[in-house]
Amino acid sequence: MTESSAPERSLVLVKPDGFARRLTGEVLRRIEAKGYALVALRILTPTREMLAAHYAEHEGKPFFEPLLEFMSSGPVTAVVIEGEGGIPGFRAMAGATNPTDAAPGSIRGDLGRDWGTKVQQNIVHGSDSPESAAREIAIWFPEL
Ligand code: D4T
Repeated sequence: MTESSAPERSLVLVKPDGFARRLTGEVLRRIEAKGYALVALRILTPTREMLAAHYAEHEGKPFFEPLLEFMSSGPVTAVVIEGEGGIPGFRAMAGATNPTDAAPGSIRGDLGRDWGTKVQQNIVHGSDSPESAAREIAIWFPEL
């Protein structure tokens, strides 16, 4: 299979809850089964500085501090995926932000739930636009 135009890249994170629950492999399996390519992958515990940059749009919101605390609480798997339509495609695979609302069949719908925490622990992140993807990939993979 060859792709004609420049393939779209998205930044996917398996968040600390997904990593701790040993769901990294399941998320990667779904990405590959869908047909997207894995371009880069690393496991790291993100710094607050990385997370403040990543979530800059949410600064000042009530869930910002709990979000940074949660996201820096343990290892995450950061992945760059590639393929035509990969940005909206992975967002559809992830499902709604709130796992209670996420449709069955989606990652959050099948594997997530509300744990009563201050911030939603929803297993994965996926870039929401080409601009966000470029910005986020530079944070998590400065070498790319
Ligand atoms: P991310 O960015 O982590 O992929 O999630 P979404 O794209 O689905 O959602 P988001 O950026 O709006 O939110 C970032 C992060 O904050 C949590 N959150 C969000 C929360 O706990 N309460 C809220 O009201 C919102 C909007 C969940 C994801």
